Amino acid sequence: MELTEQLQVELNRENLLEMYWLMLLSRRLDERAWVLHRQGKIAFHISAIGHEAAQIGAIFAIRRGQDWLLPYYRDLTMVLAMGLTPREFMLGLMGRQGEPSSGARQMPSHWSLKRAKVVSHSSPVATQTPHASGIGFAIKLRGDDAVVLTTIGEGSTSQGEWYEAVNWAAIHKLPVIFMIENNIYAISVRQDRQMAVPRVADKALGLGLPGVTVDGLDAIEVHRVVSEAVARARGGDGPTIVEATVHRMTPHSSDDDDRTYRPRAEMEALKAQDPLDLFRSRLMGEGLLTEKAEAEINERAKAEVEEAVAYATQAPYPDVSEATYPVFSGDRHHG
Ligand SMILES: Cc1ncc(C[n+]2csc(CCOP(=O)(O)OP(=O)(O)O)c2C)c(N)n1
Ligand SMILES: [Mg+2]
Repeated sequence: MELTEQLQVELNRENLLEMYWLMLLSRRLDERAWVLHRQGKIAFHISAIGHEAAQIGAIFAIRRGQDWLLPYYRDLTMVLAMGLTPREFMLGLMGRQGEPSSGARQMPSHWSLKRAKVVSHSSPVATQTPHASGIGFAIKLRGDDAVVLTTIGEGSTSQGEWYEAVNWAAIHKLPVIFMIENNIYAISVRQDRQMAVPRVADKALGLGLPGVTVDGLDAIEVHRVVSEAVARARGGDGPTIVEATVHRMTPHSSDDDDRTYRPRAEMEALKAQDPLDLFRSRLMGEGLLTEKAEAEINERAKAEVEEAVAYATQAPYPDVSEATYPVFSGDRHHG
């Protein structure tokens, strides 16, 4: 079947199927993590469920391995797309030797993957944003043509670091894309208690750079908007704020009980707008995916997840000699 014009100009069939595969793998790993937590087998999980389309659309707009990614904790789909393996994810959840983010020194989901230019972040939110601008400045000084994609939740854009870093990038026209995954909540705090502007992208007005809001449930739209921002960055025209509106379809983390602040009807309503279902329907509508092929892909994802769980379960804990594991500089054993 012919692809619609929009899909033809944006992404080819192989890209779209890889995007679906990564979204599905992310979802199955994520669901398994929740089960492991409730079984008492891991201490903590923070979820990408509901954010997958925004993340995959953005990643397919950069050159993976050549451009830089400074993600935040909810970006499981992104880091899988950058090459983090299911085994490595499970090693991280279980704090086992060989996990590449920190050698099991950090909490899970504090992503780092040196081999793919995914830069580590710390737990205080927004600290990745000045790092992103700093890398953007180095790229400019060196005359390199790389770009930097950095992500953050909408609540964390209240942090001083975020404004300082975006301001700096706007002044110096740095090649950075500041992406916001707006799921309305910062743990229990809704957006209207966090900022007076209706759209996070409106903050761009006061900082002197373009700000765009995009439907983050639509991977192809996100891809289009982030591709434009990447083209601006690579062309020397400076940074862009991209706000992708998404749904947090889970509690904030495994330590949160969202029943205390979030109406159940709201959660139920989100199920009708699940980005994975929407993308699957889109691909089926385009004739790119059949029921049979989808069932096969799903089985493959589940098998990879189970293999990863088994692998991590028998993996050793880090040796005491690894206490000074270098997260991002110098020689290291893994990652
Ligand atoms: C500086 C700082 N303050 C508070 C926290 C605790 N904290 C962790 S995540 C979070 C909410 C962030 O919400 P948002 O930026 O909207 O991202 P989301 O989790 O919704 O994706 C908070 C308050 C923190 N990690 N760092
Ligand atoms: Mg949020």
